Amino acid sequence: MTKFKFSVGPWNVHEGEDAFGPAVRESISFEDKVKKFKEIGIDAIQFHDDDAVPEMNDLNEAQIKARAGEVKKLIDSYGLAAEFVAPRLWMDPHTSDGGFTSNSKEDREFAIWRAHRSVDIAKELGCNRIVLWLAREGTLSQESKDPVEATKLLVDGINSILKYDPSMRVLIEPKPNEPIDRSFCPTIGHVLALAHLTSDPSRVGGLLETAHAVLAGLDPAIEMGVALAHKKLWGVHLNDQNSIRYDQDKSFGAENLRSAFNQVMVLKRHGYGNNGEYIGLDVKTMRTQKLEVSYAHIENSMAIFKLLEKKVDTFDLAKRDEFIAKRDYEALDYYTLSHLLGVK
Ligand code: GLO
Ligand code: MG
Repeated sequence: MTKFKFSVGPWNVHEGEDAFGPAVRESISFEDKVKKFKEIGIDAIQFHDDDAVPEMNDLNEAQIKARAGEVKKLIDSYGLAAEFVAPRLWMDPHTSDGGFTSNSKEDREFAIWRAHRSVDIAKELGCNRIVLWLAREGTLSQESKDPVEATKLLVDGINSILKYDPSMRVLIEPKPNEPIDRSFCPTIGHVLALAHLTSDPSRVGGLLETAHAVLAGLDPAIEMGVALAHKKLWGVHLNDQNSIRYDQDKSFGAENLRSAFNQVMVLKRHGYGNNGEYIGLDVKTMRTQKLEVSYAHIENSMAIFKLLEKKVDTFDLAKRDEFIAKRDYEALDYYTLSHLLGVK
């Protein structure tokens, strides 16, 4: 049985600023975060390109690789791996209208430049996964972009990564909205379809985030299952989300324990992790947390995941099958809930 490996991004421990208020905690250095991640049992770090190489726009390609090489030494010294690199195509003024689908040619070229630099950084860090969270690839004003043209531009962007390095795989992380209003790649179904338009579908897959599925009004475990059936679930961002609101990135299981149970069940039952996939977390420190407890959400998410693994292992399949045979799904619902509540 696979022992799951966990990963987390440095942005998951942050200063607490939101759209309506400033930072409320001191900054923690990258190295201190890495040290703490190791202490709490994390196996790998998720990177944005500029988490690894800050101010990378001001550096040339050789300098970027050299900086990434230093980061590799640092994570090696703590016994941590790099899971993926994601070009941050939403913070820079060049990406205010999106990256690959921006209406400005110069800005589209910038997005490709960052994507290629992400590949360079990934190679230095010893990983072969590029994650594309297509943050601004959509519209605020719907008439501003044509969805057919935009889809072609996304394919061109992905193809340019595939061509730039034949060893890289691209993991698209779908999200239906925020920061844009309407996304061109909102769900795992769109990811699977997009993959088939690219020059090498075998190297394009998905990363499913719990909260993003909920924001799309979909069930995270089913989204995962569909990607697993296509052998294209190459990453997950476990967290939780209270219905269709702003993106919350709550601790795993904090809102919907039954949904969390079903996510763990589908991952465990269908060999997720057997090819080196990580249980990635994308959970954010609550704004109200004090600095000294700003990692609790990560520790709690891992603990809940492991507790739910036990619930999956002890879920009585014979009982389930008996209820299915009788088509008594009320009984199955009750059994599942009482199992989660620990009723014997
Ligand atoms: C935001 C996304 C974001 C990505 C990260 C990696 O909604 O979940 O956190 O996962 O930038 O690409
Ligand atoms: Mg995410």
